[in-house]
Amino acid sequence: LPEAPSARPGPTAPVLPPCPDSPPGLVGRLLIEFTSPMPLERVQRENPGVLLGGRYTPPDCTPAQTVAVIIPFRHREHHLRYWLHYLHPILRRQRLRYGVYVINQHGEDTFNRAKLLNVGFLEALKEDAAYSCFIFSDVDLVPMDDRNLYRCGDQPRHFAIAMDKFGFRLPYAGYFGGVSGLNKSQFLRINGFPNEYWGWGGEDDDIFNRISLAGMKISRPDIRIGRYRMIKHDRDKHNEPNPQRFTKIQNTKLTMKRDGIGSVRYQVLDVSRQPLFTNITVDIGRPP
Ligand code: UDH
Repeated sequence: LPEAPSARPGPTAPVLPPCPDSPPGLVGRLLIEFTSPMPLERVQRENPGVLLGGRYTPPDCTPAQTVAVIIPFRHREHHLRYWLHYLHPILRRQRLRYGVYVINQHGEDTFNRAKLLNVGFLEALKEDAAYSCFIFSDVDLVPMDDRNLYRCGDQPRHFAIAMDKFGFRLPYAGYFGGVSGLNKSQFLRINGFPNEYWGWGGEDDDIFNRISLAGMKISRPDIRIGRYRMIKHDRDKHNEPNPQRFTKIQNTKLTMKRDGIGSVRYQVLDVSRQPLFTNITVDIGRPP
């Protein structure tokens, strides 16, 4: 009888060495600009190694983590093209195994960034149970240095610490906005993110509170490496500053137990695997 196919790697499936801690092909400081138009076809041409749905695995080594990059989204196609153009090559050079998930809020009710990020966590895991690290990135933020490694560590990570719009400094010590990363157990330990911040502001401070209350500390890159360019834009419609945010962030200790990944309710309307990302359109409801 012919030998049954086995899971053992044979000559056709070489065992790749673990990916190095410091990827060798990084270039350091990058020139980032948002002036020339960026057609998706061009970005696709530049990234032939990226598979349908925005998945990538290094050809020459085995990464320790599988990273889901989650982007909260509505009506920012123009920003997304720049993000894909800059980030795919960076993430490849960083030797990450990753997938890109755009969580697109359906309809025109008030935007809810943190709830979309919760949806991203759950939906990415449905796509691939191997995801172990979750990086949450605004669509308009591009790192200026590829040594800012998009992976998770033993504490929650804040990546976007020196944005151009804040004069390349942390705006305040407890700032956790823009781009952040938690592994699965860190995320579950804080009951995920709050679902009840509708409109702009406060949700990132609530997440910071959750992390502190859970006894964890934020890890950050060197200030010279954590630099970011933000694509300039006007305030979006239906994402007005939330006047309740100041009182809400006083109550994280009480609210985090009942409001989070354990209580998130939504309806997925569409999942579509695009060449450079997976788009998940979701109905997350509206503020009470
Ligand atoms: N987002 C969308 N669509 C929206 C609102 C927000 O995709 O309609 C996402 C997007 O990923 C964005 C993130 O949510 O990067 C954060 O929202 P934001 O960019 O509005 O927040 P930020 O603090 O800007 O970056 C605030 C408005 C600045 C107005 C400045 C006018 N000069």
